[in-house]
Amino acid sequence: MVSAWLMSDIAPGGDPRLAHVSAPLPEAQAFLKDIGVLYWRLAPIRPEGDLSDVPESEYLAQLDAVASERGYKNRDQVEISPTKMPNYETLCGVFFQEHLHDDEEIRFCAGGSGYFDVRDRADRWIRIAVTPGDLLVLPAGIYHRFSPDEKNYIKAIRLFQDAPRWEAHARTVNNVSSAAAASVQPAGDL
Ligand code: KMT
Ligand code: NI
Repeated sequence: MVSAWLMSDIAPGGDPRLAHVSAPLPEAQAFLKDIGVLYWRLAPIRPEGDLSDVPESEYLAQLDAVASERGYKNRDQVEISPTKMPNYETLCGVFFQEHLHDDEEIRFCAGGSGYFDVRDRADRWIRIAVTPGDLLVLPAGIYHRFSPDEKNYIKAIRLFQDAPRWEAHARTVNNVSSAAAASVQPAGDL
């Protein structure tokens, strides 16, 4: 079951890696579907919630099936952590800037954990916690942001309908999106 909640405001200088729970979101998956956010749980659910021992092969076939059904032809993998990325803090700042894309944002959590925040119809932040086995599709045009959680580690497979495009339209104060404000490409060359 997807884990999502209504966020409380983050005070200036506050830490986005904390949960910031304002209220639970009943019927989270249906709520998310209504705003165009799709969620699949691919890996077997273990009672302990620890999927670190689940072999990749156990979920890769399922990932391939969803990818082929929805026409996701390309993918890459990224590990986001202070040890893997010298510019980790800067990158986290970029990921956490509110933005949207012209394409879907499709992410599979293959290890670790993190938070995807999306705006609902009332412009509130909904926080979605992902753990290994979670496949999340954010629709084109939805304002969102990403933050690691307190564990500071996520391994994500990023899927794309076509060639990867990294254009992000940042949200401005008057709610008008501006072009290509931030590049969000934590690829291997970083
Ligand atoms: C993005 O576009 O914000 C990201 O790819 C975040 C990292 S994927 C866990
Ligand atoms: Ni994005």
